[in-house]
Formats: sequence, structure tokens, C-alpha cells
Amino acid sequence: MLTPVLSAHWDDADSWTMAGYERRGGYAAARTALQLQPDALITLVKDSGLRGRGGAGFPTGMKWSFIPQGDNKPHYLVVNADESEPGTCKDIPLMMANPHVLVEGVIIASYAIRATHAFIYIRGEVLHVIRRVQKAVQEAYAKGYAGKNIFGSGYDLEIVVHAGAGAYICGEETALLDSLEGRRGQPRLRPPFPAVAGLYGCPTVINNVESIASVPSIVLGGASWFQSMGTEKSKGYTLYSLSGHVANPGQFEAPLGVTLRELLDLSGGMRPGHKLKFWTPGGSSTPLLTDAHLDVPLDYEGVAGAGSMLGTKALQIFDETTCVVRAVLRWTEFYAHESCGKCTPCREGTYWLVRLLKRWEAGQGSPEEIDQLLDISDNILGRSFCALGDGATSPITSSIEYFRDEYLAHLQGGCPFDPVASTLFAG
Ligand code: L3W
Ligand code: SF4
Repeated sequence: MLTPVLSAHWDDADSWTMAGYERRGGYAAARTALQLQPDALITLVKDSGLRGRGGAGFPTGMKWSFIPQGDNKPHYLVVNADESEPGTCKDIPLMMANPHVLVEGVIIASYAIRATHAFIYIRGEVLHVIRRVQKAVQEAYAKGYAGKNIFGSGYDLEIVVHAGAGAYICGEETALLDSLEGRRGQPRLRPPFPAVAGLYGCPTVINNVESIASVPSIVLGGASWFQSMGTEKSKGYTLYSLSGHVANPGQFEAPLGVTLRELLDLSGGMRPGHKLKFWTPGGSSTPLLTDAHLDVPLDYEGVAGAGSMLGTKALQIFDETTCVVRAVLRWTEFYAHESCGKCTPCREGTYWLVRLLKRWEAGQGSPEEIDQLLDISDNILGRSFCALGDGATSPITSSIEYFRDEYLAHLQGGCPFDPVASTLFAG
């Protein structure tokens, strides 16, 4: 069931070096791609069915095709490597273990959209990853795979590795662009989408690390090969990250449409002696699911049918020892801290959600405050400027849907899991 492509050689001692990557056939895809017409590459990626691996699942080839043809403006490729969604740990291991597959994908994607500059925007806290990718880019320049006249094709490309400063909101594509331009990272109004007016007001494709890293395999394997994996509308292989109360947490590369039950089998199951209570399919911005959803196909359609979203494929697994209210409080504190403050529903709403949840966890809530939590969430969802506000409501509304009794149990003297510590949460 595992389909190791991106992660196939992560255990090799030199998996991250140019020598190691080329020994495994690295950069053959870029050589092939630069002999094709750019439009043929866009058609290939469209036909493959590749969808954005950052969370939203937007068709990658379609996004590339939005870049205007025959205009005089510069085009840019920006790789969103600002991996910060709670529980998400796929892009950072990928960049550490196999940075050259990303660099190769950058060359192919930039050529396809006729960009002469590409930026890899990496989360600022992960200095070791920034250094690793910088080293790979330097190696590519030294070999003539970046810079002037790549592979003698006449195509020029400058690749810049940019370090963010550690704000979750800078993973939102337009806030990322503001940050890259040297401003405070805050979301821009869309439309216009970046494909029309992005970096410095020019047509820009922004793709997640994993999306770009998947492109070389599509060039070599072909659209049919990629389509042979996955489900009807969610094609290909992808990286799932499992964390929390599982026997063996880590990254698992498998086709879209695999189920949590199957992934748990691969990771050795729950930690011994414990059973699944709740989980997130794609980080904390996706509604929680329970053990009733063990057989939901982990693709964009299957998870949507279960009332959640696939998101970043960050499966955070919690067993029966976890207090759901405390977990939700912790996530909500994250959103309140990371709210950029631009719009009122998110800025004020997340603050009040934290205040209420702290009272609940300390046993100071009242039954009607459940309705207040839902009411505040309702005033954030769909009324915020960007997806951060919407995401902040997901753990709250879904946890109340599935665990209302556990909220009410907190009214009997605090957290039933840890009554003494719960008093520390008193607001
Ligand atoms: C041109 C149109 N382009 C859409 C493009 C758009 C963007 C992409 C997806 O949120 C999700 C969010 C989080 N013309 C277009 C168009 N586009 N219509 O398509 O756009 P959208 O609006 O569907 O989503 P988004 O704003 O990019 C991303 C979810 O991800 N998430 C968090 C992710 C966090 C990470 C991380 O830390 N690495 O990825 C978790 O679920 O909630 O739903 O490029 O320009 N007409
Ligand atoms: Fe900023 Fe939150 Fe509004 Fe997004 S929803 S613009 S993060 S305040």
C-alpha cells in the first residue's frame, strides 16, 4: 500500500546531496522538461490530476494555466515552504531528506510558467532546513542547473531561498507575498488572485513544497502513471504525517484515498493498551473526526463527505486519555496568538473563544456558554478575511458536535481528566 516516491531514499546517508540525487537519476526530469514546450508541461500536469498538497487541493496544472500568455510582465514562481499548520510535518522532512527533488521541481515549474525568478519561502524557525535547501540550490548553480542557459537550453532561472520570520499567517499565500516584498505579512483581498497580480503585482504561481516536488515524477512517469494511483477525483500519491498517540509516528507516503485504519496498520496501531478517541485529518484547521470515521477515504471528496477537510494530511491522533476541551483550548490559543489582527471577527473572536474555553477547562463554565462558543464561531466562520479565522472554529464546533457530554462533565468540578491542573486554566 505504501507508494514511496518522494520518500523512497530518505534513509540513504547522502539522500540530500547532489551526488546522491543524481546517482538515483535526479535531474533527468528537468533535462527532459526543458526540451518540451512550456504549454506541453502545463497540459501534462493538468492531465495528471495533481492537486495542491498544501491544504486546499486546487488543481496544480489549472493554476499554472492561469498565468497570462504573451504579456510583457515578469512571471514568478513562489514555493510555499512555510509549513506551520499544527501537526503538519511533511514539507520539512522532505526538504531535509530530499531537497533536490524540490529544486528540480522548481526548475520545471518555472520553465512551464515562463518564470525567470523563483522564490522558496521557508518558515523562519527552521534554520537547519533553510541551510539544507540553500546548499542544494548552490549545488544546482555550481552544476549549471540554475542560473544562465540551464542544460544549454537557453532558459535562465534565478532561484532565491527566503527565510520567513515565524508567523503562521505568512503561510497564507497573499500574506506570504507581502512578507516576501518586505512588508508585514497580512492577507490581501482576492481576486485578483496571485496568478494575475501576485509578487510585485506580476503573475505569480504559488505552490506548496510537496506539489512542486511531485512534478519531476510526473514528467518521468507520465500522467497515466500518476493517475493510476488515488481515487476518481483525487489522483496520485501523497505524504501523510501521523503524530500523537500512535505506536510509530512519522511520514507515510500512500495513495490518496487510503483510510486512517490502513495508515494505523502501517504505523503499528495506537500506543499499546489504548484506543482512538478523536483525530484530525489535516491539522487543527480541519474539523475533528472520531473512531466512527476510521474507514473514511482520505481524499478531498471522502473527507468532505464525513464533514471535514483533507487539509495538509496531518493526522493528529488522540486516545481516551486526552481531554478534548483542553486540546481544543490549546489549538484556540494558537489561533488567537497567530491571528494577524486585520479583521474583527478573527481578532476579537479568537480572543473571546480562548477566554471561554479557559473557563470551561477550569470548571467555571455554564451550560449556556456552549451556545456562546457556537455563536462566536458562527460569527467568525465565513465572515473572516482569510482561512485562518474559519480554521479556528473547526476544532470548537466539531468537538461540541461529538463531545458535548465531555464539555458538560467539566461543570462538575473541572476537568474530569485532571481536576487539579485544570484550575491553572482559570481566567
Ligand atoms: C486563480 C481563481 N487562482 C483559487 C488559487 C488560489 C490558491 C489556491 C487555493 O487556503 C487551505 C485552507 C486552509 N483564479 C482561483 C485561484 N485559486 N481560485 O487556488 O485557494 P483556496 O482559496 O481554495 O485556498 P487557500 O486560501 O490557499 C489553503 C487549509 O489550507 N489548511 C492550512 C494549511 C496550512 C499549511 C501549512 O502550514 N503548510 O498548508 C488546513 O486545512 O484552511 O483551506 O493558490 O490562489 N479563480
Ligand atoms: Fe488576519 Fe484572522 Fe482576519 Fe485572517 S482571519 S486576515 S488572520 S485577522
